[in-house]
Amino acid sequence: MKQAVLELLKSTREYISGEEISHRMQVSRTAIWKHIQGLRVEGYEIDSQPRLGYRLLSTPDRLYPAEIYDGLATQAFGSSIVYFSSTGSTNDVAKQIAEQGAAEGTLVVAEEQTGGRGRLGRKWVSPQGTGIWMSLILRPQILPQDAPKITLVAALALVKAVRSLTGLQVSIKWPNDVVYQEQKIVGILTEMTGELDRVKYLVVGMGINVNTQQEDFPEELRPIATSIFLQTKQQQSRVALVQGVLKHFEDLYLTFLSGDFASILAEWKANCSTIGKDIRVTGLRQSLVGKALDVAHDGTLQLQLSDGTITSVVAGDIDSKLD
Ligand code: BT5
Repeated sequence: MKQAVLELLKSTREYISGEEISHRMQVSRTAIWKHIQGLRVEGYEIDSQPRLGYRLLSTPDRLYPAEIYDGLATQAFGSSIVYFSSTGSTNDVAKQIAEQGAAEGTLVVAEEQTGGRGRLGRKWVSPQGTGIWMSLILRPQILPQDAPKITLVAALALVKAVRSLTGLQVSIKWPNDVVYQEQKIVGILTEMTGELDRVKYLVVGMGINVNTQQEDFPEELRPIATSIFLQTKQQQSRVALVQGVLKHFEDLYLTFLSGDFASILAEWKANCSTIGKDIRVTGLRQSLVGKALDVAHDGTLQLQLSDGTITSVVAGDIDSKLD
């Protein structure tokens, strides 16, 4: 009912009397007043004038599901949204609800994470109200070995959404970062649950530094992390970015499911700033130095070592500022 009142206020943007709202909703004016109060507590600015009624003045900078649904152009991605003002990790929540049967496209989003995670148990800094910390549940019928391709699909979707909505020319740093001039703006953490021959579900966690200020980052991250705000000098609509990412991601995901990974990989490579660079790749077991030649159809990085041999790297961290 509160959502219906909000939709009505949004649809007119003019004053609308309590009497008219209560007539349209078939509830008492006292009930309407309570919903208006509830919306105000959520941060909606609603003016009320004795004879005119109520008028919506502004919507809060929050990732409320109602705001994300409003104008979302996807079929399944984001059709169900679970929202938290604060939670440990949206990936953990997504895994829990996926276990309970949450549908493909279900999104978990939070204003803040107190236990945001990166790969290999690393920490992901997720301060309140500054960025987008969200996890999407996918149930593709693919083999587990093809699951890493979904991270590539997500990275491309994120680059396309950030570029088209903010104009910032971000690029992909193999395998899972979106960067602006080597500084990290987006991190992706894809987690899989399945059996040897079957993916049960994937959780694609995406962290985007949107309106993050320098002081929101801990000191040690400042040289390596940045935000869209810090680079564009403009506050960005986080809601519009969530909608854009979901739309680009769904379009690319459908292309992927149709069997056309080749076109995605080609576009991914065109947006990847790692290829062609002299780099150091630090993996779990070893650290390799060489030239990044290409990314193969299975997502592995083709690295040419100093003796000319070419080796495939499955995972690792890249440093392109070699001494
Ligand atoms: C990642 O790991 O980049 C994956 C990050 C995924 C975060 C999302 S947020 C929603 C969902 N829920 C979660 O709990 N996680 C996902 P990795 O490549 O391992 O990078 C981690 C490293 O990035 C850290 O060790 C820091 O050096 C750096 N880092 C941490 N927080 C950062 C931030 N906000 N911006 C840029 N760099 C950061």
